[in-house]
Amino acid sequence: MTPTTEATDRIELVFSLFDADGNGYLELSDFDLMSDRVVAAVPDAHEATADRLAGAFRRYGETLLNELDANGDGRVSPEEFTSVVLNPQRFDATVDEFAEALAAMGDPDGDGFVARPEFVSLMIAIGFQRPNIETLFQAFGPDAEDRIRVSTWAEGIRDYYRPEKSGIPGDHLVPAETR
Ligand SMILES: [Ca+2]
Ligand SMILES: [Ca+2]
Repeated sequence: MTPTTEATDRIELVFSLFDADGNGYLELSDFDLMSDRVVAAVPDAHEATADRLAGAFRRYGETLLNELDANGDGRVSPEEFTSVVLNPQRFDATVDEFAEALAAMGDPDGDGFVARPEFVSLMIAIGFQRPNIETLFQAFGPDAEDRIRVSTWAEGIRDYYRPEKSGIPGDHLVPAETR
């Protein structure tokens, strides 16, 4: 399957963010760095929730390395990463776990909703830009109390990686100048 232009843009963006130390490759240490940053963004989160997210980040990194490090040098290059969209089902379980763990971080009181401030803090910690984050939050259709459902966010994260998708809320995260 040929991924949509939007999917390719989304994947390029996520590579640049996951490369937390900015050396041009994804390594396990990048996922630890980002995990620490994201956990620190929500100081009110329960320890178990934070531990779950840290674990999800690490497994995500391990899965990407196992599946994508074609030349076996222990890191994923941008070229190796592009094949992430060729067989997205290989990553479904890891992405699901990551999505649920991240969304749970945004819901410290466990009522099933994520309020805008937590959403923005987490997404800034991941590295997205604030205007794009605000637009995404609007696209998720916040309720009268300016909250979105945890399940809506988790679904949005899964969609983000789908090669056939375009015109989805996650497309708002890609800065306009790269489109
Ligand atoms: Ca790196
Ligand atoms: Ca490699």
